[in-house]
Amino acid sequence: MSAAVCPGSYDPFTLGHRFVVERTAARFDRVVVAVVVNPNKQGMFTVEERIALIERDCADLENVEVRSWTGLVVDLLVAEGADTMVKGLRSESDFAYEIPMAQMNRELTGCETYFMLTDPRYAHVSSSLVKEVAKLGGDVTPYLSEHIHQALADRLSQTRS
Ligand code: COD
Repeated sequence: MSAAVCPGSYDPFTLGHRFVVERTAARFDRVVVAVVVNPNKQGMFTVEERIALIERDCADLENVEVRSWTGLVVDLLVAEGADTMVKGLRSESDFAYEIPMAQMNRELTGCETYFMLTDPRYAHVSSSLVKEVAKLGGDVTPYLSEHIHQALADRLSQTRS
């Protein structure tokens, strides 16, 4: 049974992330979407909130599971019996950033990293840019599913009040 891990911060999960996960799910028997915990970084959404949002977003993808992870991502692959990590690529700079990690990860456990080119509609989309644009009142509906857009709007109105 083939299994892949799609790691990320997912704060929040965008349609660019969804594009990568959906296409990975079509190519592997099992996909684990891992919300990787960064203890030094306070997100807009808690890890539990991010997991719930992704689970709802991917409810139609039967072979996709969502979980949190702290530590080396390669250790999660070992724990899950997966030998492939899938990362989304938006640009050459993403690729340049990912190459040393992919090389290191292969040396650590022999895991492979596959790169999935994103859809041009999402090549400029990141969670941080979406949050910044939304905070300043811009329209981010093209980049988020409806319920994540609502969750972001709710969170921003809570932080304003
Ligand atoms: N379209 C397609 N893919 C996208 C898009 C988009 N619009 N936006 C982001 N992505 C990709 C990213 O390139 C990344 O592959 C993934 O989706 C997740 O993105 P983010 O922004 O949620 O997460 P990041 O970039 O903050 O990455 C967090 C990771 C946990 C993946 C990263 O820090 C990591 O790999 N950490 C590993 C910890 C570890 O094992 N360290 C040792 C490495 S050798």
